[in-house]
Amino acid sequence: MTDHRHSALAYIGLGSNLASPRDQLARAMASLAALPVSERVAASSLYASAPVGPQDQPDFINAVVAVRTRLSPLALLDQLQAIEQRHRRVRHRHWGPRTLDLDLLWFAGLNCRFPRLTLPHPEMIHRRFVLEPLAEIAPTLSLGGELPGCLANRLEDQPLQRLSA
Ligand code: ROI
Repeated sequence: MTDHRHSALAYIGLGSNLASPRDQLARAMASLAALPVSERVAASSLYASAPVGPQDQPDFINAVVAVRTRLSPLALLDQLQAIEQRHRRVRHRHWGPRTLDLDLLWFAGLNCRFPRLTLPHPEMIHRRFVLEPLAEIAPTLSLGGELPGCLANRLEDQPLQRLSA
């Protein structure tokens, strides 16, 4: 896609802690690069993170991807959910382990609330596993007037390790 008119920048969070998480993220990265009328413009490193929420589950692998898209927010959400389904996402319980989680974090700076989607993602500013990878690819992004790196620094109690590529 080379026509950038009416396109929007969006950030997507990736997470997995089941069924070879690194492979899940590698496949998801490829799927995100192939989204219709979209272009993947950046991908963070992979990060290993201790589970936020219930602790009795494996550690997660997390990353963040930036895409430039001509899809609407809800059309992009549909695409993300289709990719999750293709990874045979199993959700055993709320906040439990999952094969692949794709969260639409931020879309063109919009603040909006649809029945299926709240933007920006309401939990992202509390999650180091989102903020650190986001700071890597979008260090100047304003989240309510704050930088992802500054928000991340306040969450040092959430163990996170950047993995070499
Ligand atoms: N914890 C970490 N570290 N990474 C995740 O992607 C993640 N996703 C979730 C919950 C269960 C809240 N915890 C997580 O959905």
